[in-house]
Amino acid sequence: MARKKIALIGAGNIGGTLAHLAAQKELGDIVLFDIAEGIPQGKALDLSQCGPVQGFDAAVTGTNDYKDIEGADVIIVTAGVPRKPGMSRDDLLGINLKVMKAVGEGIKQYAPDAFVICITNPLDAMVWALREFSGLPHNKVVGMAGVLDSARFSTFLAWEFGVSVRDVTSFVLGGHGDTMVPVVEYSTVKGIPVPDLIKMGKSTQERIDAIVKRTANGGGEVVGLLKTGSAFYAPAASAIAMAESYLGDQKRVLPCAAYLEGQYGVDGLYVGVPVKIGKDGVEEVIEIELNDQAKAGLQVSIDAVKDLLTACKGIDNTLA
Ligand code: A3D
Repeated sequence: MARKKIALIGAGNIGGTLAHLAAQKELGDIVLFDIAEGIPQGKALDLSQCGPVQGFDAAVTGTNDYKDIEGADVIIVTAGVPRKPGMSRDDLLGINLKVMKAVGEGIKQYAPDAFVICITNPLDAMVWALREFSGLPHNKVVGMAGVLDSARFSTFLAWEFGVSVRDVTSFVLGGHGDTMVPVVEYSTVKGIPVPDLIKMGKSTQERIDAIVKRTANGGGEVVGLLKTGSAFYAPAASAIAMAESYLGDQKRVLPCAAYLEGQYGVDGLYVGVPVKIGKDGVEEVIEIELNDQAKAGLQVSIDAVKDLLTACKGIDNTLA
């Protein structure tokens, strides 16, 4: 059987980490694309030389030519500019919209059958724009945010309860931004909902509220510490989990920015919701019952995404 082909558009911090993880897991042969000359080639050479030490045979190549992504099975997009301290995700809008146009056109020409995962911020707007520019079916273009946001929530909950992260399941909905909605009722330690754990005296409402707040600011906290860029290890690991679910037809239920057509009362927007990912891409959007507080939070998040799309349409009138 021919090996799968994984194309990574953007060979920066996340792109390089994605390439390393994909090679270690032998998800397929890897092509790193970037507009910066030498960066994808240099990283590809360095990563290839991990092969003998780590025992992987995946071929890793670097390129500045879209032609080399031809026939890719999975494409993960991190091309663009990351946040600097004091910069909001929305400040990135104008710069990264132009990048999505170039990337979308490249995908349309060379890999229209790929499953595309977008990571570039502001995520919910960029994944929508990338889908518009590429013309791929909506179920084949998805945004990575919820897996990362939930991983952050789960990490803080595991620390709070002093338990293994493997026993924590958590849930974050909505846009990837300060308006994301960590849903406490659906977050559990081995099936025990967090509100029950509070009743059991294992934590307090105040401490959980602080964790919810820390989760929503999870990206900003890392940016503030790094000062020269944003998080990249956990974002890369999160996108790889999504790619593996597609390539292996695992049908994992993962929170992703997915295109909604009526679900959650939303039409024509990408919003973070739980979806099933298998060989057909996004195979199902799972609609969960939300309490009034989560519903209100989700609405704020949806409105923020709508504002971003209006701004995108104002910048590029081919999107209007
Ligand atoms: P960085 O290390 O700067 O890498 C970005 C790469 O994109 C650089 O190598 C650039 O040369 C390259 N690039 C710029 N323009 C183009 C273009 N037109 N075509 C191809 N490549 C181009 O950033 P990073 O890897 O740390 O982050 C990448 C993106 O992910 C940023 O937009 C971040 O804001 C975003 N991000 C999103 C999340 C989410 O959870 C959604 C988390 C962390 C970062």
